[in-house]
Amino acid sequence: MTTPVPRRFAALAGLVAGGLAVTIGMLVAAITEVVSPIDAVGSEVIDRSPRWLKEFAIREFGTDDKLALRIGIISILAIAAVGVGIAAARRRWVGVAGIGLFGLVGALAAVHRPGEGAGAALPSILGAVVGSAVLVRMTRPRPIETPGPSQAPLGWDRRRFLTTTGLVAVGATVAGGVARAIEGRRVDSIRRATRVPLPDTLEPTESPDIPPGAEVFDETPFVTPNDDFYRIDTALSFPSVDIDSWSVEINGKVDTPLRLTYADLLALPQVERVVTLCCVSNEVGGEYIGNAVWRGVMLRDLLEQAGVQADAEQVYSTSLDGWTCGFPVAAAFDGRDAMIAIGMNGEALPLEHGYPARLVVPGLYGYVSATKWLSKIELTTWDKEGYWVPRGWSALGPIKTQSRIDVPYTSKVAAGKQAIAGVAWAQFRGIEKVEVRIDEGEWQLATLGADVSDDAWRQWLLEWDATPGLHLLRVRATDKSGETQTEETAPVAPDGATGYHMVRVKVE
Ligand SMILES: Nc1nc2c(c(=O)[nH]1)N[C@H]1C(S)=C(S)[C@@H](COP(=O)(O)O)O[C@H]1N2
Ligand SMILES: [Mo]
Repeated sequence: MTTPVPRRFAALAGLVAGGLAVTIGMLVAAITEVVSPIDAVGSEVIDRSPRWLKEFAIREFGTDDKLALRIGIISILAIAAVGVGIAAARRRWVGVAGIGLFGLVGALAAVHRPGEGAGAALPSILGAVVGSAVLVRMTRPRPIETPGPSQAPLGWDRRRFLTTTGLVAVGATVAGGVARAIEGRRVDSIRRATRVPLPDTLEPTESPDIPPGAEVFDETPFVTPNDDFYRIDTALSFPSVDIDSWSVEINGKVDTPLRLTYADLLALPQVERVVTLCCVSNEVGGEYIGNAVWRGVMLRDLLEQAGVQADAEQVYSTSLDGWTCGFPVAAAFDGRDAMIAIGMNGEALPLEHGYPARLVVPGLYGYVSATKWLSKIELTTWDKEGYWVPRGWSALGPIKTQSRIDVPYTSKVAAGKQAIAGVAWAQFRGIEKVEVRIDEGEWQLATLGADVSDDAWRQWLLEWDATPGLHLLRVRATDKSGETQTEETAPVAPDGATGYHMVRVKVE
């Protein structure tokens, strides 16, 4: 006769066996250099999230949204593992089926990821096999104890159970730790490659001259340092880049498809341009915007070399991790300096920002244009849809004229001379003027920083004699086409937020 393992021990067994399954999966994935089951499931969740959920995640967690996703997945797995453990103590096949089901989900998610093959199923399979074997072993029913001092511990006893639990937990921790160390080494080795300085081959005329006058206040540097530049993408881990075998293809509706290696790009004539990049998910007054000096090869030169055919409508690009986006062919030829960028602020592109190469297209939001970890550029029609389009975002993403108040950055300031200052942008059109309104007063012209490029933001500043009390500050920009940004508020979806940035301050 036997009795089942007590519930709370069964729950614990589920938890550690599930943990071991996950970490074995991570370890096998790291060793065989395929996507880890957790990241594969996470990426599938990202890809399948409805627009409201993505907006919610960006709003609530900002750029920590991926951490929140990982914590969410692990919490769900932990709860499920506890349930499977308890059920397995009654019917052991449930343990195998339960862990097996999660393994199946992990395996299917992994092989479905772009760039992964059947081998990507292996980590999930091995994790599930080991995890369910451990669970079956741990939830083996114990023999009924007969009263009496001579009762020897037979199949199950608490101490032995807890020892096993401890060992499995240690095993899971070690497997997880080794997996993370291997992943860390992989990322470090790509990062080392990004630190190789770019050759000093730029013509002086092809480098921007940024006069000190571009900065009329300090709080927001005119050029955003790489480490402070916002990062937005769907990638849970960085795609592997072997710089010696990497190349970008230009194909589709072209006369002569091109394939360019990193060395080819470095050998081509390059330019540097100051371009402000911004995200369509940037709320009015938000932080998902940055200005950098991008170095690269002009896209129109490459497209001219390839010979774009008359029926091509869209420049559709794909990243190494399978993300896609597209913009009108016209935007490559209407005079804007679209480029394949390989450098950012004097360095090779950082891994976070798309090493080895990315697209930068002035005047278009990142989600339709700025493919990082670039792999392919296809000239095609609008039948193909970029990643965000079927997810409820507009197919066209021209950047809207906008302005932001950065100073004062505290809600209380002292009475007397104060600066009101910020940035304004209307990439490709350029900023003509910025006006500030204090309470219900007249719109006042702000002083503008030097006009470095129509593609870059402009700093602005207004001296203010602040009087005690509560004040409402508003800003609006007018671009060089004469268009003043609209006061009407619109949410970020489907094509970018609008409205005036307003700041309330208390002057004491
Ligand atoms: N491969 C890849 N490239 C991508 C994205 C992505 O998810 N994957 N996101 C785009 C979006 S939405 C934006 S706003 C910009 C952000 O670039 P950054 O992270 O360098 O600031 O990258 C674009 N390029
Ligand atoms: Mo974005």
